[in-house]
Amino acid sequence: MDNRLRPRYHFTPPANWMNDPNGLIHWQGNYHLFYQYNPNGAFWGTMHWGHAMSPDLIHWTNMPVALAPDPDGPDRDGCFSGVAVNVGDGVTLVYTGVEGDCQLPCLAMSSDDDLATWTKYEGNPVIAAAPNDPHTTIFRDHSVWKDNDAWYQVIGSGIEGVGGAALLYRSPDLIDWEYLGPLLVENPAEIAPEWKTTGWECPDFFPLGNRHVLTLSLWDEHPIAVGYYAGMYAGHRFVPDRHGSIDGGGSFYAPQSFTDDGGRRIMFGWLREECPAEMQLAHGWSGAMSLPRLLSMTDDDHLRQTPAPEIESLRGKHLHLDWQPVDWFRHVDLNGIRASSMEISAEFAWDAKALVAFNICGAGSEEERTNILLSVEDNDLRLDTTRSSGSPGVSGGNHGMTVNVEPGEAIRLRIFVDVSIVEIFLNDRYCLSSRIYPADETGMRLHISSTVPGSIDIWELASAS
Ligand code: DQQ
Repeated sequence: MDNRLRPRYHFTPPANWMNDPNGLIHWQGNYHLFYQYNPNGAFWGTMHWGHAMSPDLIHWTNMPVALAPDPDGPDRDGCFSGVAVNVGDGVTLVYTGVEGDCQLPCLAMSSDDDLATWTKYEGNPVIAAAPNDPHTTIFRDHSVWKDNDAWYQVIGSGIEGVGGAALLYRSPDLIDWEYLGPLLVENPAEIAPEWKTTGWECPDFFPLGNRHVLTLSLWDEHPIAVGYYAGMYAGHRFVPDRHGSIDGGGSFYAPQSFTDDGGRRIMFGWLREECPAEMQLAHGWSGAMSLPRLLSMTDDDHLRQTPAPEIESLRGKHLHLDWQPVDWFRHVDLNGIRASSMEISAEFAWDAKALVAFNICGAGSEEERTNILLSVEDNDLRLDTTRSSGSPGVSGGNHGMTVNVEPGEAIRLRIFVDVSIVEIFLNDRYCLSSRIYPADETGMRLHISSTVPGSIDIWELASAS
């Protein structure tokens, strides 16, 4: 196993392949993170459910594999994504069982304090087939909740020739399900053209503030982006009145959220690797989780994402800078802080032409560099990883998103660098997460430039493992 590029405080699998977060639940005082897992190597295949448990969302204990395909069962070709629901005296998983071309909802139950052992429901699958009129493309991944005495679930799907769809079902007992029709179907006229899909994966539907939110992983035979709709939900109808991107960095996918015992809505997403398959095999592990993000609504009812404050428990060595405007990059003496494991929290004054840039350089020469650039005038936040790595086959991307910092509003940036991850939050409204692969993380350095004055705090973050 080669751990040189393994993140220190973002969750990664002990070995092998990991993708989507699954079955997130706060149970008997512990947080549980299940995840799509291939125990056979650092490549996607034979999906199992890996499992980790944490008292604080940051320090995780690896647990035994929770679900494995049953050679004679309706999940014999994979236990795909799903959720965990509290059924009072235990927890039930609703996941996608894969058998050949067939992908159908299945259940598994546990009443352990630590959710270590699972029994699959013998009547799996609990829905016999996807609706066929009109013809659906995909039929997988689940969002499940209870409302009064009824259970509801939304399944990720697509309607042939139309686009993504989220299908709504109701059940008295999680076993017998009645199809209520689509909760929402893609309407290309209403959304950005880059959201044109053949299916919506991993739908997650939940109340937040005054609205309901539907987060979606947009699929067009490969992952495209992650988006959300917010709007009103009543009488089994969801009428969205706004939408947005969840993360524009190109790596974040398949997010899932849950509510903890304190009533916080917390989301994790999978941070996909962006290096060649051979490199992942050589590492012996693949995939990371985003930081836990707290979700809430902004004053204008868009999605707010804030790193869970628990991450601050890892803060160590600290540096404070009072920033005066410069129009060239200034090298920052980090005074011993390890740049490959840091949090930058900065606040700058608003200006119509403000330009703020952070530049994370590789060891030795400045050939390797990751550029973060905010232009208030151009309404553009950019995370350019095209030069982040000198390793063969790693091309990175010039990722950006349209942002709006209102006049008079401070520019608040939080940047988390974790060896091969950069995760950025701008004013808790805009997020960009990407993967970087520095040749030698020990010598990473920081350059900053800003045309507006500000205050910058930098912490080294300790390893969570
Ligand atoms: N990954 C799972 C599917 C889901 C996709 C399979 C999203 O259930 O649709 O590993 O990454």
